[in-house]
Amino acid sequence: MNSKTNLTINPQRLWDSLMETAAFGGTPKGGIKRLTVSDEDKEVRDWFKAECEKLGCTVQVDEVGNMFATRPGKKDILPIAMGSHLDTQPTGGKFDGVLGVLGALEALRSLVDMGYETNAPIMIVNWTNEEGSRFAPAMLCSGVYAGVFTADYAYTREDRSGVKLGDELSRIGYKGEHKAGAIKFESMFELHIEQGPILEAEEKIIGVVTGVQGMRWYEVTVTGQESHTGATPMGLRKNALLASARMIDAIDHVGMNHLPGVASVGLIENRPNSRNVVPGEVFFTVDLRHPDEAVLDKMEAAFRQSIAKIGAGSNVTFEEKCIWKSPAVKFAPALIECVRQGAKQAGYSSREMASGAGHDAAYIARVTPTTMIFVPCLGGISHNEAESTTLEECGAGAQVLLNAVLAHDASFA
Ligand code: HGY
Ligand code: MN
Ligand code: MN
Repeated sequence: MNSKTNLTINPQRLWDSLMETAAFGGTPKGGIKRLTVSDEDKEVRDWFKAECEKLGCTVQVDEVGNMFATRPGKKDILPIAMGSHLDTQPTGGKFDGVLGVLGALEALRSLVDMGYETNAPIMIVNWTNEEGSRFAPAMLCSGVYAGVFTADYAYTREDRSGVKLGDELSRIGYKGEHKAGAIKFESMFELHIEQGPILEAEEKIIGVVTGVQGMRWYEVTVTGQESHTGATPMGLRKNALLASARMIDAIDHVGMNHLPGVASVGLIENRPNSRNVVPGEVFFTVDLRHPDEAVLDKMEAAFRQSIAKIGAGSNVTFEEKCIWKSPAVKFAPALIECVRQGAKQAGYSSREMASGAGHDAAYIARVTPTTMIFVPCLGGISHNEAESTTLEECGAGAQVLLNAVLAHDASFA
């Protein structure tokens, strides 16, 4: 039993809900493919709405599909929110994002079970398009909520087959009537798997998250000339794929030369992608991250310098543009303290850390006090169908989430 409040969550019920919702977009390898505003996303949204309504919550949807489920408190003041996302990567796991939404649902289920009335209303939020995989950039609709992007900008984001996010939101019935940003809350806690190796390596259960590193995304299109692989002499080729390969290797060096920064190329399209045609055009994406914005500037300069040098020496032309910048962000010290106390109260080991991955909390922290709680994932692996954690670790995260929210709620007594 939880020592201070005797308000304990039910880890098995949380685990059962995680496994139940994993079926929405479940893959043969045991992962989840639940792309933003896909049919599978609609299925899990409908499930989530029904479960919140069973708890007596009102569920509101804003103009970019963000969902807000609110349980009233004793006082008519701004809610304390717990939020994350239900969309996944194409080869996503069972816990990225969904643990935060279902961990919040479990906290609310526990409060209802025990007839516990909080001072402030309690809200659960599902943010649209956190992943940014189908529609770039990431954290798009928490970004609209925070005023970083307009709703129209979000509506016009296209996936790689030219489908627009706005059309898909309408199609699945989640283009709500509330303006983004109009549904207010006074703080937000986000529970999430760490998606890295630190907690597991140090045998700690809880990550007391202090902020999120800076992130920048770029798109590069390299143009050469399609030609016959048999009849075109090596010296006369304009090989877009060869030039891109050299650029991708140089981008990896940018990461290696600015540790603990990271530099990655994740998406590449080679055209015409025919075994006997010298590639004429290649599109690829670049993801640069670092905790320090000044170093991120240096990484950006090094990236641009190296692709310009390679381009000039490879008989091709190229275009590059930065499509997204999310500056490094620090979370609210008072809420971080609630998480620290919540872990202690539940008897879990913890350590402070910044987040390598991006989260909706990074944008929400711009408009309201926000913080995060991490739990370990097996081998630090995420964005992978093998993503795994345990019932105990999920339960620990939800318990600390509840403890932290109640600790914060006590300030409204
Ligand atoms: O890219 C990220 O860090 C997040 O998983 N969307
Ligand atoms: Mn996530
Ligand atoms: Mn993710």
